[in-house]
Amino acid sequence: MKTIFSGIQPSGTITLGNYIGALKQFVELQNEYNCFFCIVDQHAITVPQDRLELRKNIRGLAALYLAVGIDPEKATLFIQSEVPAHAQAGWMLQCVSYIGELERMTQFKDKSAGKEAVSAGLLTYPPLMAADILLYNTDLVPVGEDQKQHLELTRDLAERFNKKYNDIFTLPEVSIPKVGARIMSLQDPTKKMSKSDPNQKAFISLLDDEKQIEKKIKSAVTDSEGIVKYDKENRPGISNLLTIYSILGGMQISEIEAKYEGKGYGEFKADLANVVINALKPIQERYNQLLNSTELDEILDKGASKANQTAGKMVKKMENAMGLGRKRK
Ligand code: ATP
Ligand code: LTN
Repeated sequence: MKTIFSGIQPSGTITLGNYIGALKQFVELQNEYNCFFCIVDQHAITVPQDRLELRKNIRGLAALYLAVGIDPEKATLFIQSEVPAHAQAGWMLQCVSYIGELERMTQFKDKSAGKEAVSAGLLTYPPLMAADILLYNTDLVPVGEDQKQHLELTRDLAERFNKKYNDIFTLPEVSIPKVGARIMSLQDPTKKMSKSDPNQKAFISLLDDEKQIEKKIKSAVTDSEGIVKYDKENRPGISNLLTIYSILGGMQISEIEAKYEGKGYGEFKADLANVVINALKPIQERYNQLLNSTELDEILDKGASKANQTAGKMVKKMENAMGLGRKRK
C-alpha cells in the first residue's frame, strides 16, 4: 500500500479553502493509502502565536480532522511536536538546504514582506516540511496549489541527500485537486483565502455560525456586471463563489450558471449561504461532540506512538548516512 502524508498548521480555525483544497481529498484518499495526517504546530510558530490560542487551535484542528471524516482506524492522526523525529530530521535537511533556494520560496516572500522581525524559522520552514514528508517514505502529498513549490523543493532536497549520502528517501509526488485547489479570499479574490488573514470577512471558517456565513457571503466582493457566469481571469470574485457552490453543492458549474440565468447576485448569494451552512452543519455537530472527549486524546496518543515508530527509524538512517553520533543498527 502506498503512503500519504499531509499537514495543516494550527494557525487559526481552518477555512473553506483548507477544507476544499486539502481536507476533503484526505477523506477520499484514506481508503486507498496508508495515511499520516499531521497537525504541524512547529510550523505554526514560525510566525508569532499566542500560547493559549495555539493550544486551543491544536486541539480544535484535531477534532476537525475527525469531524470531516478522517477515520483513526484507517489513518494516523498526530501532532508534529509530539514526534521529535520531525525537528531532528528538519535540522539535518536544513544542513543540505541552500539559503538562496529558501529565500526564493513564494510563501517566505509573502509572509516576510514588510515585516520588521522575521524569524529564522520562517526561512527554514521548507526543510522542516520536507522532513515531515520524507520521514514516512511518502509516495503522495495531497495539498492545495500554494504548496506546489514547497513540494518541488522537498524532491530536490531528497535527491540531493540521496546522491550525497545514501539513497534512503522516496521521492514524493504532489496531488493537487482539479477544482478548488486555490479558493480565493472573499474580500480580495486575487489573493488566496487564508486562515490567518487579519480580516475575518475574507474567509469562512469551518466553525462559523449561520449568521456569520450569511453575512460574509453577502459582503463577498464580486463585480458590477451582475451575471452569474464563470470567468476566472476577468471576474475572479463570482468565479470563486461558483467554485465553492459547485463543490459543496455537488453541482456542475454549468448547471449553476443555468439555474441563475437572468437572476442577480442577491439570490445566488443567499442560496450559496444555505449550501455552505448545510455542508458545515454535520461537521460542526461532530466537532462539538469530539472537542472535549477523552476519545480525542486517545486517538492523538496512539497516532503519536505510531508516527514515532516509523519516523524514529528514518532519523536513525539519516544520522547513519550523515555520520552523526555512533554507528547503530
Ligand atoms: P496560514 O494562513 O496560517 O498560512 P493557510 O490557511 O494558508 O494557513 P495551511 O495550514 O498553510 O493553511 O494549509 C493547509 C492546507 O490547505 C494545505 O494543503 C494548503 O495547500 C491548503 N490550502 C490553504 N489555503 C488554501 C486555499 N485558499 N485554497 C485551497 N487550498 C488551500
Ligand atoms: N506547508 C504547509 C503545511 C505543511 C505540510 C507539511 C503540508 C507542513 N508540513 C507536509 C503537506 C506535507 C502549508 O503551509 N500549507
